[in-house]
Amino acid sequence: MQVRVVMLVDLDYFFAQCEERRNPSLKDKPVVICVYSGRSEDSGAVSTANYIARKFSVKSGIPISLAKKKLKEEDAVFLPVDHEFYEEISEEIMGILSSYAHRFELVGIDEAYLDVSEKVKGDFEEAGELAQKIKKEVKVKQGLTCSIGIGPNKLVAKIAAGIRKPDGLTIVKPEQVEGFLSPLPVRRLIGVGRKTGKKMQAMGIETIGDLAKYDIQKLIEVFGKNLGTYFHNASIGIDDEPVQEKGEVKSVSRLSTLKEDTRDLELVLEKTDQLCDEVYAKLVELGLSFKSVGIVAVMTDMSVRSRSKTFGSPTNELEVLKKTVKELFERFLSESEFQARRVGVRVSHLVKEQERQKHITNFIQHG
Ligand code: TTP
Ligand code: MG
Repeated sequence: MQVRVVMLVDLDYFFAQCEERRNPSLKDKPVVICVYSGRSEDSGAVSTANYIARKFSVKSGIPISLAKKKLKEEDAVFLPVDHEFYEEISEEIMGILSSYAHRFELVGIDEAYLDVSEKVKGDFEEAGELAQKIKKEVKVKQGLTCSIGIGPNKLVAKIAAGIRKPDGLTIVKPEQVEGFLSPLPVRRLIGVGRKTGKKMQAMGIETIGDLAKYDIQKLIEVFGKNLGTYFHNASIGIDDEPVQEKGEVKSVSRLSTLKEDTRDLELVLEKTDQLCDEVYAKLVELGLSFKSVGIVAVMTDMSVRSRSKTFGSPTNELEVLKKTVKELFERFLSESEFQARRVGVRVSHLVKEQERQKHITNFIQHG
């Protein structure tokens, strides 16, 4: 069997980096993204923070009030989460990443596994070059940095990605797995949380290497058969989980900055026609038709607005896409008084082309 080459790509300080992208003046300040609970002005938790804020030990999960205390002396910026905006950027980037992988698995909004075994023919050096290319494309096209881990399976790739951050690249070849894992604390393994970590510590297990040396029967006695066996295998870097698609593509979208801030329909359409062409090309590539068309506008005050329309049955026509986008923007601009800075086009409720054909055939037969 050919060796597998698996990558884990994780975007750096994702929500905060998205905010830095739309407002570059934030880049040299501590930036804290907050989930406000609404109960009182500062109640809620930190979603994430940029690396400057992290130097002051501000991180995901701590109370906003505590983050404010830690950054009291600094010119820090606290922003509420804008999920829709991050989703859009995520979708664009995942589109780039998936084009490099033979198999692609989305893990979260800012994280994905890529199986590139076939693309690099099992060669880890080549995988490293591919990773550099991916990092560059994400940076040039979307302005964001990411960290990549490469290993012979998902477990090693995931741990490798977390070793050097931000903007890191860590390659662990099959023969390096043991040496790579053994000095790391057991907490690095998925499934070893605080409680399990404490339990292991009491058993004299601090590092992954300690765990690897521990008698597997004893692990099974303490943690049960499944977990005990998993911990043993994980400690020596064994993981057969395949990289696999979870769910299907739910939408295709493209977003782009206008030449100038505007609320002029012609100028907007000049850009969105181009975006429609790109969205359409992607749909053709994926063999998908769409039932819904949406538009997105990022206004000069950085607010994000969207509108959409859903048809009775799916279509795959570029003209329908362009016409709907035009109608939606016409109505949207007449209702809003702001200027648009960025505009986007999105299609969703996607249907496989064969399904659409079946739908039409049924319609003709029964109609
Ligand atoms: P992560 O990838 O865990 O963190 P990150 O991208 O902010 O930072 P890193 O450079 O270490 O990868 O999570 C991705 C996003 O998920 C993060 O930007 C915000 C969100 N998130 C939360 O809202 N709450 C949390 O507790 C965590 C861990 C993440
Ligand atoms: Mg991340």
